[in-house]
Amino acid sequence: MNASSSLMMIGVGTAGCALARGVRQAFGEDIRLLLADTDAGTGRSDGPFVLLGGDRLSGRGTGGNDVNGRMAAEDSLHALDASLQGVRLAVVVTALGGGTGTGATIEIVKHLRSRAIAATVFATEPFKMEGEERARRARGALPLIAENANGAFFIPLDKLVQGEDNLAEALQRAIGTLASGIALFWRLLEKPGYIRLDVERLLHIVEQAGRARFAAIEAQGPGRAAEILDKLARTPLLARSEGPLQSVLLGILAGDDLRLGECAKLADGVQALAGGKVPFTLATVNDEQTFAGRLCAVVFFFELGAGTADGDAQGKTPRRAARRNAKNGSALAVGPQAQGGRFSNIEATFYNNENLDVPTFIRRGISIES
Ligand SMILES: Nc1nc2c(ncn2[C@@H]2O[C@H](COP(=O)(O)OP(=O)(O)O)[C@@H](O)[C@H]2O)c(=O)[nH]1
Ligand SMILES: [Mg+2]
Repeated sequence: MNASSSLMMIGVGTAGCALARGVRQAFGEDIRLLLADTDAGTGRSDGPFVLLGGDRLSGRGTGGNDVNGRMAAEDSLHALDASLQGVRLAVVVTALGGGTGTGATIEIVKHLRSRAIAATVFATEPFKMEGEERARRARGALPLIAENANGAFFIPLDKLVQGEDNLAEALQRAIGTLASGIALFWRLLEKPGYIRLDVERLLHIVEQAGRARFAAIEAQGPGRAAEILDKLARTPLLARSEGPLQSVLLGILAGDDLRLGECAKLADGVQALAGGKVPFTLATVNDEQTFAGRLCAVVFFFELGAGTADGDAQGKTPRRAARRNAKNGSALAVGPQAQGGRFSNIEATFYNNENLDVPTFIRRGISIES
């Protein structure tokens, strides 16, 4: 186990933990990993596991209730802390739509931020056929996750599969596709290349990032760079949204036959896709053993999370983010709310007459003195 790495992956919820395991399998080497779920069954397979809300839910899951997921995570934040020693960047992988991935991720990302650990989130959104209730639950969590994250990738499962797949295959394929994309991201961070990306450099890139999109494409043969650009231009995963892009990151992973011309072509093409004039970072990994004859490109578009103009200590201004979400028509931006504060534009989540959007230490009357 890579216990000293400043980079950690945290899987949240049942499908989120399956996704995290898929990334480790695709990466093929040890990843500093933590799995967190309200369902004790998830901890029975390998990997360091934290049971969320054991006293509250007895290890039986949330029953699809995301408020239970939030409360369970709050109960167990101290147990997570024990594993976070030295972590600078947490990559949180989760699947929205159920109770744990949806609810607990919100609390975990907020907690990481309060500990000054950057959190980049990869979260799937449910298939359309799963129904409106799951879709609504997922939509409700998006702004709360995005405004506390350093880059939040929300990936609709429908965009990862072809329509004709049968359900079991579709689920498998979606997890597999996403896991291999995230594994390439991991490789970019953990493997040296001519143009190196490491955790500190990435932290700088995502410092002010909010929502983000990513796609990973691979090709072989003489026209491989052009083929990748063609596919990038057509993938629904990178389709532009309204928000301005804050930065673009291109990772190129290849064997020893990587040509300078291919790097230049991909870099130009990706910047053009981003609409030009956006801060651009290129990183490469040369690994003949893994990528002999192959060329992989991983492209990340980061939207601006929120400016620093309001002077928020960590460069994020949730209130502005909430306003922006309201403008973009995101879920939960339903106001009006009587009180001001960071969630003034967002419908509060109440449970047992407690407003979960109010920090725990205030709700529970705990005084924090330095
Ligand atoms: N790709 C894939 N997605 C799944 C699978 N099971 C559940 N999901 C997705 O994950 C979402 C959350 O489900 P689940 O992980 O069971 O809920 P949780 O444990 O309460 O977070 C669902 O709405 C689905 O979109 C699976 O086996 N494969
Ligand atoms: Mg579950």
